[in-house]
Amino acid sequence: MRLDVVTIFPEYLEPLNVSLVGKARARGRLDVHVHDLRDWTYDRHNTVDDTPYGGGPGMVMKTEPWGDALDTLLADGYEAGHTGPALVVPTPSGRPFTQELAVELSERPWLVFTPARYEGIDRRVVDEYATRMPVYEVSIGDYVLAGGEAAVLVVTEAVARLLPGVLGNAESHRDDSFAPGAMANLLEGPVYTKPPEWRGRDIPDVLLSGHHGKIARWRRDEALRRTTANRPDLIERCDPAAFDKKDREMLSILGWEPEPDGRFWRRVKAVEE
Ligand code: JCZ
Repeated sequence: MRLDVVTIFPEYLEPLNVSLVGKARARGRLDVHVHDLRDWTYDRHNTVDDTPYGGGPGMVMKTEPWGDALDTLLADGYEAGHTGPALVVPTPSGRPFTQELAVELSERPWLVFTPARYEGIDRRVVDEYATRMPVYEVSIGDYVLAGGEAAVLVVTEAVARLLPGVLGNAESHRDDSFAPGAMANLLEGPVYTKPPEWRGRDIPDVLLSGHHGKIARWRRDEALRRTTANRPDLIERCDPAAFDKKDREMLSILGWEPEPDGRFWRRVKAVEE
């Protein structure tokens, strides 16, 4: 997969040299090109922003540097034999970035990221490139960053680990919590390793029992416990067929009960005096 990133802070993308993404690059699975947007400015101050039409606070990134940068890197990529680019634009008003979208992006041969600063990029840039390639405007969560670079790192890491030959067998992602095919998208429960006792804290006995059936059930119960506590929305949107009899028992213990349609809704907690 080829990745291009255009930014006014190329050094912000240094983490792409490290760890999993760095290894994917070293192994030739990822071909990453980071570009400085200011290379496509031609005035003394390397201006990339201007005041917004219609007034209001902040500045807007100008069309011309983005257009020239994208035209250049697209021409270079095609010249090098790449095809099928898609534009990925981080923005808090984008489509939520999920594991499902990570899988979709991992199946594309070429991603071009345009992390903005200020109040974002003049809309005509996205409109222009949307006539030439798929455009994904993505939000990595409901909070406001100062710019899109951190979102590029997030999306890149989620995508890179899905590429063939990037993850080893030991860290295979077939049972990821949010894998689209998963029966129920439950959060993972707690994990433990040696030593068996640490500061007076020991390991749940069942994990030392060697009883694989009981261990699987315990893990499932802990996953249900965590998911109801931290992500009740995941339980509510679950296909009821994803819950077996033991799941229903556990959900009941956790204070959940089925609606007539089979979907789970949290039991109303008694109001305390
Ligand atoms: C440019 N501020 C680009 C994306 N999910 C999310 N939160 N915040 C962003 C984001 C913020 C930005 C820019 C200026 C993306």
